[in-house]
This record gives sequence, C-alpha cells and structure tokens, in this order.
Amino acid sequence: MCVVCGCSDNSPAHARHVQTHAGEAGVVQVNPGNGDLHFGAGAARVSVPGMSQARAIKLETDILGANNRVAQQNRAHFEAHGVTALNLVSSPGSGKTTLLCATIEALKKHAPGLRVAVIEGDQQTSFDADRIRATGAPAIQVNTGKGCHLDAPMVSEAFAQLHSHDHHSHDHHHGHHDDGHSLLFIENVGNLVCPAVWDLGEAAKVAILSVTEGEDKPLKYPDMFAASQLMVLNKIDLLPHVKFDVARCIALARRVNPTIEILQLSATTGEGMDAWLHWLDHAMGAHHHHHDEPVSEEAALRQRVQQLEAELAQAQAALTTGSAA
Ligand SMILES: Nc1nc2c(ncn2[C@@H]2O[C@H](COP(=O)(O)OP(=O)(O)OP(=O)(O)O)[C@@H](O)[C@H]2O)c(=O)[nH]1
Ligand SMILES: [Zn+2]
Ligand SMILES: [Zn+2]
Ligand SMILES: [Zn+2]
Repeated sequence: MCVVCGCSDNSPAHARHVQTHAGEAGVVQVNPGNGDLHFGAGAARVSVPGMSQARAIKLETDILGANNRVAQQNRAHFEAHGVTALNLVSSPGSGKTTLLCATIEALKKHAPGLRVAVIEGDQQTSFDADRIRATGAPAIQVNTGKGCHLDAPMVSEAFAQLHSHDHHSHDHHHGHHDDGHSLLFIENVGNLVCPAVWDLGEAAKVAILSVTEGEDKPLKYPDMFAASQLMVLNKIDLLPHVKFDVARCIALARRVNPTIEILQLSATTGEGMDAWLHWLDHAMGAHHHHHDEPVSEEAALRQRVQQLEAELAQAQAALTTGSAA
C-alpha cells in the first residue's frame, strides 16, 4: 500500500527477507505446498523493507488520520454547496474520462440546469482535463508526480480552484449558501490498489472495470471493490471480441462486497447510459428526484432486488468458482 511505501526512515540497506525473529513473525507467509509468498499476511497487511509491522501501522494510521480530517472538511464543504461528489476509481484506461465526457453530454439533454464539474487526477499531463473542458464543463487537472492516488488536501485545493472559476468573487469567509444542486466527478489516478484507502470526502466511490481487463479483477484487487458502492462494467460493446464471463465477474464482485451495485454500459456506444444517469439521479438524493412513485417504496424494492441478486450471485459463485477459491 502506497501509504507507507518509500517512507522508511530506517536503514534501506536492510533487504526484505523472511523475518522470523521475535516481534516480526509473519511478514511473509510461505505456502509450503508450492512456495507461493504472501507479503500482506502480517498485521499491517503490507511489507516495507526496513520497517517493522508496528511502525508501518503507526505511519499509516497517522497519515490516513490526517487525510481523513481533511476529507471530513471536504464532505462538509460539498454539503454546504449542494455538491454530490463521486470518486471514480479504476485501472488505467478503463474508460473513466470517456464515460465522463459521454455523461456530461447526456446530462446536457437530460438535466439541462444541472451543473457538473470534474477534478482530474493523473501523474502527468492535462490531457484528461482538456477532454472535459472541450465539453464545456469546468475541470481542474491535478498532477500527482510520483504520487499514485489523489488525497483529500489535493481535492480541497482543486475544489477551491473550481469555485473561484465558477463564481468570480467567491469569498471563502462567506456564510455558505445553497447554490442549487450540482455534481462533482473526481477521476482518480488510474490505479486499482491504493485509491481504495484514501477518503476524499466523496459521497461514493464508483469502480469502473472494463471487459478487456478480465473478470477476476474484483477478487485480485478486493479493497477497491469492497470500498465502492457501484461497479460500472464498461466497454460491453467489446464483449463479442473478448473472453469475459459477465456473470462470473458479478459473482466475484459480490463475493468481495455483497451490496455492491452493478451497471453494464458502453461509454462509446451509449448502451446502458440511461441506467447510469438514473443511478446518478439517485446519488444526488431527494432534492433532485423526479420520480412518480414514492421514493421510499422504490428504494426498498431496489434494496430487496439487490439482496436477492447478491444471494443468487453467491450461490452461483459457490457452484462455479468454489474450487478456485
Ligand atoms: N470499445 C470501447 N472503448 C472504450 C470505451 N470506453 C473507453 N474506451 C477506450 O478506452 C481507452 C481509454 O479510455 P479513457 O477514457 O482514456 O480511460 P481512462 O480510464 O480515463 O484512462 P486513465 O485516465 O489513463 O486511467 C480509449 O481508447 C477509449 O476510447 C467503451 O465503452 N468501449
Ligand atoms: Zn482518464
Ligand atoms: Zn497511492
Ligand atoms: Zn465554499
């Protein structure tokens, strides 16, 4: 996990090795059957050369604690401005920016008054922010350099930039007023590992998985799918050309996170976009809800359907992948 990588203040000359001395047992676990190694089996769930498990835990707790305090401030700030923030996480190239551009275009028709802004995280370049700005929506690029994820202070700064571009005389000592409801998409750095543990103050994490990546990703990178409220299965237009078992992917995602919601779509053909727009509408909450049926009844039904789907998926997973666990 990146929280503690490269932060060792101990001697780096200490090579990573099987540490069996007192207090350090279990940094690497060896499978006696085949020699496979597990470096995340210790208490810190990560191995860092030259660093004890206790120190790794302490460092991670301190760093994430500092991050989480800013994340809470972001959450309050978003709330005060009527902003629903969504944190889009995925491997590089799953189609996050393509989906965002398509979403912004679709929202121009479906919700013409709705304000949508984007914070784009990448190590280098402003390509993604440029793609968003080309749609007419405001975007701020955040380059992380060597960093492999966005953190809450970065999002705080980027939101302030959006703000000052949005209302020219935004005075940050203002009593926060309700500016009407708006959507803020935060596209995280393409990385299926560490963005899972960094709270940015978002309302929900949305994991994008494309069908070219393989259906086993939810089990291989469980933290991300456990942390996400929704999995968007993207590039379904490519299903005829790749070996990808959608049902198995869904079962594996539900094994990691039994309540995860799942949508299948193609950001390039537009298939499945309506369900995604509907999901966004729900994410924005009651303010913006325009259904005829009572919200509570529909929500209860959706929950029941999800529950049943999860049970079914678990049963299927037990049948089809039980031997691969
Ligand atoms: N066939 C197909 N291609 C897609 C779809 N969505 C995105 N792509 C393609 O996938 C590639 C990567 O798309 P991006 O939108 O740049 O992916 P990203 O997740 O934003 O990438 P990073 O920001 O670098 O992590 C591009 O060539 C897109 O045209 C889709 O639904 N179907
Ligand atoms: Zn992108
Ligand atoms: Zn990281
Ligand atoms: Zn403000």
